[in-house]
Amino acid sequence: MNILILGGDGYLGWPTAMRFSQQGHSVTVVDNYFRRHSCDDLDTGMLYPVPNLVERAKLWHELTGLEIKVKIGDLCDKQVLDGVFSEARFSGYEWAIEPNFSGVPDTVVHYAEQPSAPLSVSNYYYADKTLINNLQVTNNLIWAVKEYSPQTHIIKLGTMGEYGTPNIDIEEGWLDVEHKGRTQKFLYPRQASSVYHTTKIMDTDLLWFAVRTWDLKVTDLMQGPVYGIETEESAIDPRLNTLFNYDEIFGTIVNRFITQAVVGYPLTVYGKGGQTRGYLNIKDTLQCVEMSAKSPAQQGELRIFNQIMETFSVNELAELTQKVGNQMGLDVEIKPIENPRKELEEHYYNPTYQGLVDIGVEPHYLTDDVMRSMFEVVMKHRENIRKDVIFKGIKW
Ligand code: USQ
Repeated sequence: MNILILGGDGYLGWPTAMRFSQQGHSVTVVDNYFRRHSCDDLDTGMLYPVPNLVERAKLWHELTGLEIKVKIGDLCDKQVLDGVFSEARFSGYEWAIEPNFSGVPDTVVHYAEQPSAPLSVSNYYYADKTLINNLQVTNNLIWAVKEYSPQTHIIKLGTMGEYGTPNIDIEEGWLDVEHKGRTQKFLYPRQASSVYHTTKIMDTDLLWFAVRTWDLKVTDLMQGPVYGIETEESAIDPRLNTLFNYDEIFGTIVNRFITQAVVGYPLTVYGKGGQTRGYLNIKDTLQCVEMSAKSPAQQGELRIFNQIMETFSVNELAELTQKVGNQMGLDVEIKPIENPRKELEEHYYNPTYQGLVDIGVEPHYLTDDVMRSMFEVVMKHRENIRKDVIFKGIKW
């Protein structure tokens, strides 16, 4: 397959690129380094330095003989996508560093979004940036696929946060509604709790419109918070490891708790800690995307999967981190702090997540061993961890 990955430099994008390349697919990645530049601008710190995308692709080629084609460009500029789809040459575009791209993509994996909920509510500038970036890239993608290649399968990363925490069971994307004796299937009601999560709802609405109107084929993966560092491909050489944030803006909870435990920073449980979410290992993100690409949605179908493997409350994650950390000789303290977020701290949570297993995904669970192996990697980089970026208190 020809696979195009938008946002190929990010936490999930780069490991996804290596996975498809390792399996013999032709892979092109596009990125504008938004995440890296934001980490610099916001002084968030990273667990270890990561080579840039061009250097990573070069390293990948040296180590495996395989090629990942790189284009550096801002996908808010429609011409960047047009260039990839139409093979047009735009002289003067610095991103056109790979002249041999051939063929429209069979699958586009869309990760090219501002992914941080705290950042999206931190101030007007980032709220606006999140809205414009996320919606514009999705709109550009829809139009590029419609104009150049309507048979291309779009795999869009959604988020479980689109559903919020309703007091009823969460279905996989759709809900049959009976009203005054008639029935209709609708998108499951969504009620997000950040500007970022709201853009994901809007993405879904745009794609659903495009599916109904132009028969595009789309898979929407409603992903929970991801944890983990290593994947099968990064085991080839640690320089291939994905970027790892542990700060309040870009770090997700499990990665943060392990890092906090390693440097003796009390685990930052927000509020009562009863907030429950669905979680998954980064290895399973790769499996889910891979299986979705192998069994695509049909033309004119918006297929939605809940991409989580198990659920935990914040307190359960803190206790697990403390238990494993203490077994490894650390002295892990848990310290609930006032919740900077506007969210329910005690609630019902019962999502369905069977669809991806049905198409062949074999879940990895957050066992003590999995957590221990994450601790080992983080401990190797202990000297890089900055306590001052762990909690700055971005309020909703
Ligand atoms: N939390 C704490 N302490 C912390 C960090 C987080 O108690 O130090 C709590 C939060 O309040 C929240 C839960 O842990 O209740 C998850 O927070 P998170 O920061 O790990 O995840 P979130 O902000 O929801 O966003 C992340 C990714 C986002 C993805 C989303 C999936 O950044 O890109 O879409 O997970 S979901 O949460 O299912 O919407």
